Amino acid sequence: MESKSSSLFLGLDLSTQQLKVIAIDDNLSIVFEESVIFDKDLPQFHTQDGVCRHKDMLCVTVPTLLWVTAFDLLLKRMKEKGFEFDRVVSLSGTGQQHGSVYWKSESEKLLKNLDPEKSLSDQLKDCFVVDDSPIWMDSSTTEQCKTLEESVGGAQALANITGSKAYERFTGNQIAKIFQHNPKAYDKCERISLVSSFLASLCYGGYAPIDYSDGSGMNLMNIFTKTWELVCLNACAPDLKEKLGELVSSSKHIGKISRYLSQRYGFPKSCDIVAFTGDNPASLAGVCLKKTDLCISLGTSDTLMLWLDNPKPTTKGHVFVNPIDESAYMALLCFKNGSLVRETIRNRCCESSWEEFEESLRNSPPGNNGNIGMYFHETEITPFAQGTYRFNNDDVALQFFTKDEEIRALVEGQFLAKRVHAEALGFHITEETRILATGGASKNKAILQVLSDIFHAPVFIIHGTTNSACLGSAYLALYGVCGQSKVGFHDLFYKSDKYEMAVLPNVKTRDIYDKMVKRYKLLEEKVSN
Ligand code: XUL
Repeated sequence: MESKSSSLFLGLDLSTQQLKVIAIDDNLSIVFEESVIFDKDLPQFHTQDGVCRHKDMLCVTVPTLLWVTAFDLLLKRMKEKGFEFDRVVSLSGTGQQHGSVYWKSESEKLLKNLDPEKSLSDQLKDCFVVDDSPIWMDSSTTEQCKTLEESVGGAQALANITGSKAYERFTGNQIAKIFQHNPKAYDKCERISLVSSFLASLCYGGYAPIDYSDGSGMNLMNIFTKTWELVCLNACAPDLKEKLGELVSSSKHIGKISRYLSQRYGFPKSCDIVAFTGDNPASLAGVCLKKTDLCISLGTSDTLMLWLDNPKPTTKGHVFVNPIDESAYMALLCFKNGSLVRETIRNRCCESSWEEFEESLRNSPPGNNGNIGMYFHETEITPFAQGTYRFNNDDVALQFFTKDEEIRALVEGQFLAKRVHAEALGFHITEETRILATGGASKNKAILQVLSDIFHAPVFIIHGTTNSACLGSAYLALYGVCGQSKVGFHDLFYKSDKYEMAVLPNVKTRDIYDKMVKRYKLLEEKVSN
């Protein structure tokens, strides 16, 4: 660990495929990183890409104990690498959004009295009334969504309150399903955590509150009053308010580190914990999003984020409370078929090689001679659709493309969809627009070139890391204890040398893509439900 300053701030990220930690010093430099990859490091849980897909293809869950075991292993690895726990001033974290954890009655007592001689997984293994946590990839709650929307007068009415119409993966609908299918378990449940507040609870040694930004992804919180909306709670399950606990600001200091973590690993007793939030809000913090920026995260899911001051929620996309300015909001679009589809098609067409994938992009012309593809291997969220669709220049459906056509159709299709849906949210590209790309695939310049051409805007990446969510939570750890009252988030964290220009748009492609966006929109309407 190389850092001259003595203070460290930790960010943890419990995402779909891994648990990661980043430490920054007070110059905001990343001085330590470590991770646990679920499939590789914890094979005993039999996950694929970090999750368990059930036979019906709609239910997707993760054994809650996997996440606890991963945290044990991460801390062990940090210790083995000589991480200086005693320098940590504060920590925060982030988690995949919407997933939920169901704590058995009396678990909080256990959390408060953990034995530092034993692992967390040994001590918490019987604490969950539901062993398998539903996660964001689940799409099995269409029935519950209908009921929730009806209870408030329809999809738009629900969006007006909670920022989103009812979505299958949103936590309220998942809770309703658990209550209906397993009422005994629901009854025995004392507290429901999100993935973010769950990890925070492990650090705090007690139930940690849900923050406003991640709370916005539940269909249960009024995004304007930032309180639980009783009609929505009652439509999902009884006594829900008590089980959810309080809501807090995303940069709220929630308490000190648990006695367990301090005794077992050497964190200072004074180490502060700042509320944990969802991965997309944390990413917004990590890239220091400005009002004219568009952030595109290319991870397990691809997401697109915008800053909003006066949101008017619609039935397309989501409005969340902004994690770095509580009086503002953020728009989010989530595309479920992101990296996993890019990897599957790369493996099928390019012998698992990104070099070959890039070569195919270079060999095929922008616009792909009019060929358009949509690859929704999993039931897509934006739009609600499933299957693979290929169209030629005359919009005639095809069974196959050549290898080069297939690769270009995949990448262009993914970014055309992003532009279509960003524009539907009211986003306009201007001279000032910067696209901030993050997530694993943002390393790949050939992919970023297509993104830049389709949006006619320069694409920037963040120096030093592709994991903006984890970095953002380290920023929030610092902000929660040192910043807020004196200065705004951007005053502390915005530095222009943080951004590296990755690619510029090729002006020659402008007309091609302006036309193609219109065709894509119509074709997408044809294939979606
Ligand atoms: C956002 C969403 C995903 C998850 C996993 O609404 O479902 O982006 O947060 O990353």
